[in-house]
Amino acid sequence: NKTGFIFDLDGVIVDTAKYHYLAWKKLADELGVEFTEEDNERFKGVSRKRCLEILLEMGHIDATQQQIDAWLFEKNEDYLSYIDRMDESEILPDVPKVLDYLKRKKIPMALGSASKNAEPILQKVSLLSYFDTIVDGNLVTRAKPDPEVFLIAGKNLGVELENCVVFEDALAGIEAANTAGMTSIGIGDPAVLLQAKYNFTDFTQIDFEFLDSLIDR
Ligand code: B16
Ligand code: MG
Repeated sequence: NKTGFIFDLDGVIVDTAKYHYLAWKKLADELGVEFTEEDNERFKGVSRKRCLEILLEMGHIDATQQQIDAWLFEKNEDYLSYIDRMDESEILPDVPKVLDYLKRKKIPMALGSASKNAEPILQKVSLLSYFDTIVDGNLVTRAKPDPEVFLIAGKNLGVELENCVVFEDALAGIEAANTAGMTSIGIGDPAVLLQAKYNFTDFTQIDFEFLDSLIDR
């Protein structure tokens, strides 16, 4: 039975959350909304549009569609200015080790991210070629915890849903993977990712033996 691996982007492959934070913080300051790094936790894995909705709710701000579109554009332009400066040094520890190992074994791999900027980011850190399919915020209409992103990824890989393994750092992403009937692996704080089938603080904790146990089921 063929196994496929699906990787989330932000928080799993790279830490772009810090750039999202800086860009949201700048907009929040302009709007007079208090926004901390703790608030930013709620934005992880959540679509850009939904993030702005939450920010406006926090500030009790009513806005027209035109203002909303302008703020979304502004936030993204600011975010892209950080992305533009990214390189391989920003790949999270031991991610290439795992990607290389799975690639050598010819295991199908997908990216499953809420971000509309997934491709340029993967290009910046030179990891684009590892993935057989990129399923991102441009393709997906329903945000995590809806399983849509992972269902499309599994379909594109041609792998049965129960044979897909998902690496995720956000609770909504773990929920999405579980709902899709996939094996969920939490990357980050196990206390936050309680619903994951397996938990690791980062990829340095994952060895080849564990990966093999997921492949030969
Ligand atoms: P963009 P992931 C998510 O990426 C981020 O965690 C989330 O904070 C962000 O709002 C979302 O992408 C959309 O990103 O503005 O680039 O379209 O974790 O699903 O890889
Ligand atoms: Mg994430």
